[in-house]
Amino acid sequence: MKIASVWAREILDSRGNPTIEVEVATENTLASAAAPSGESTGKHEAIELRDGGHRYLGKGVQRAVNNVNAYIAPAIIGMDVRQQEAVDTKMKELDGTRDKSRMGANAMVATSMAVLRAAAGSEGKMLHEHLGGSNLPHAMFNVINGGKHAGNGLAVQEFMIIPDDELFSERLRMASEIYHILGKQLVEKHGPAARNVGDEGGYAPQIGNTYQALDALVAAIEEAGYPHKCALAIDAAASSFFDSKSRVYKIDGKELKESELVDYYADLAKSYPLKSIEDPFQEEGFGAFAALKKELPDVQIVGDDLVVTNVARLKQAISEDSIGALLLKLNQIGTVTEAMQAVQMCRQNNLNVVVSHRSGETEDCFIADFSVGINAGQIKTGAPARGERTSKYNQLLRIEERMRVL
Ligand code: 2PG
Ligand code: MG
Repeated sequence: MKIASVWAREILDSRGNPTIEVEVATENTLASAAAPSGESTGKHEAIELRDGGHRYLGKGVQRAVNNVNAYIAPAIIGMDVRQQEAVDTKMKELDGTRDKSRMGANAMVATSMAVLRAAAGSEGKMLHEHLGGSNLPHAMFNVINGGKHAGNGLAVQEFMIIPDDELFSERLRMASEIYHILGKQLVEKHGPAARNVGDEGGYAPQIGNTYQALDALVAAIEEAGYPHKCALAIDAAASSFFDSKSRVYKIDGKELKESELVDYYADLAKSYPLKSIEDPFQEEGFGAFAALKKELPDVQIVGDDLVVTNVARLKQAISEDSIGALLLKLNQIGTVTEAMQAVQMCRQNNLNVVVSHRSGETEDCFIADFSVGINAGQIKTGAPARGERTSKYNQLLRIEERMRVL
């Protein structure tokens, strides 16, 4: 089935910033996809092309839109929509840079995702069916926001809960109940402003201590009645509280050296049912990640800014035994094909894959379908609230229901 047309436009993301949406049509289907956008971005991510200037305070994406309409579209129209790798290779050739800065990773990823969707649609399949996956992921629901995603004093960026049940729908229900009880308890303790939310829909209470936030999660889980069915996870996003000059981590009012931060996480893991820690150290700290992984063999150490969904960096993380899981973000690398190569490498090396949203999202639920399609096993896509987050969780509900009915 040939690609008949490709069209891009500028839309807004969940933070109110412009992003790019691409439509791909074949003779029998029309599919679209939108690029998300990070705030705590890794230094080694592929480049998101923005216009600069006055329009949208410099954040417009008209150049990326034009790159799709004027260059990418004519190059890929007529190609077989199921030849994902050929399409992605063609875009990479057009771009010709290492970091996708000419075409823009935002332009390329939205096109690449739309092509995959159109391929599924042209065969009358849902995306996960097209990819051949059937495993509903466990979600890490981000219920307290800190770091660059909130205006409070928490160094750690994301405080997440992982409810466990056989059914995804039950996991989502538990998360929702815990989320609402947490909101109520935070208001009781810190006043009504405590239930204001951060970029990913988690509460952003004015607290400044990691232990306090984790205590709040434990209390909410207890009142909800799930103390034995719900684990915890954090994304430290440690580059954001690392002082590169003095080489210390500023957390909880302290300045910790790398080895002290290892001890700090070890104490957290001893004190709470903490099952997963993402980006515990700054984004070049392959050795520090490895030291923590050794110290906490039962805790999943996840690489996000460290690896940026890039196989070259993933190779290094594997050779240094830095991580137990890859955080997979399509827009960090810019094409579905390269993201799939990273997944493949994880499979060959016994690493878990956590499919992830960005803090700037759209209503596009692509990653929900994708997480099932590649049998990722885990997903993180924010709080069980706010439309750009629930669009993914709701799609997982649909997929689960469809699997039960069909
Ligand atoms: C992260 C992400 C998503 P951002 O650090 O894992 O939660 O945040 O999109 O801002 O990079
Ligand atoms: Mg992260």
